[in-house]
Amino acid sequence: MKALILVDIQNDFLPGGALAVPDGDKVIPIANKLQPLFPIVVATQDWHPANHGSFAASHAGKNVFEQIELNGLPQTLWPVHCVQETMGAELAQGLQRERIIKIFPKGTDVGIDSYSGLYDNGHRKTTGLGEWLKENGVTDVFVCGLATDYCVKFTALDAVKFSFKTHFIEDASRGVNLQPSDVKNAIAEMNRVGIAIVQSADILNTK
Ligand code: VGL
Ligand code: ZN
Repeated sequence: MKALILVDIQNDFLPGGALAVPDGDKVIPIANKLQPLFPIVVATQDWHPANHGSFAASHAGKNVFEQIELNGLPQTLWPVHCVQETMGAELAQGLQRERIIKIFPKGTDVGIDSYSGLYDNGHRKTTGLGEWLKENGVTDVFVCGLATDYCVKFTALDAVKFSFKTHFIEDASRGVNLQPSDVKNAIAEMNRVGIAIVQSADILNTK
């Protein structure tokens, strides 16, 4: 059984948002086209408390994109984004909702970030997504969304750890590229651990 995982397709990651991913909005029509081809569609939602430890604003004297240590883990500091119950945290306007069976919030604990949709960054707690997919008979996952070099990559890597056959849909994803080759390196890293790098057309043409 195949599942499509839509990662963090939320207003704050779109152009004009608090943590805009360049061309982030381009993934929306592709995600919409893909949804009907999967028996199971789920979404992750970055869902931070207002004082989350990943926000530069939560640390006096620290700037956005600086690295700190947060409860023993390296942490990049971000602008305030995806705060619970705000517009920025909502799934993107144009994203079809009807087929999304379940939404998995992540990054809800102040003290730890969660790039992956399956585990927090310390692999201390799960979000329930991996277990839920297993319980629903899923064997293959297709991961896409925002951002390729953070939440999409770590979701795909953790899906492998959960022993799903894992696919990354490149054109249905966009990255932040804090460094210009971050997306390229993320894709290489996914490829190295056996994740299939696919295009939406490969899926649309074979089903
Ligand atoms: C993300 C940085 C901080 C993402 C979330 O969705 O890729 N990146 N929070
Ligand atoms: Zn976040």
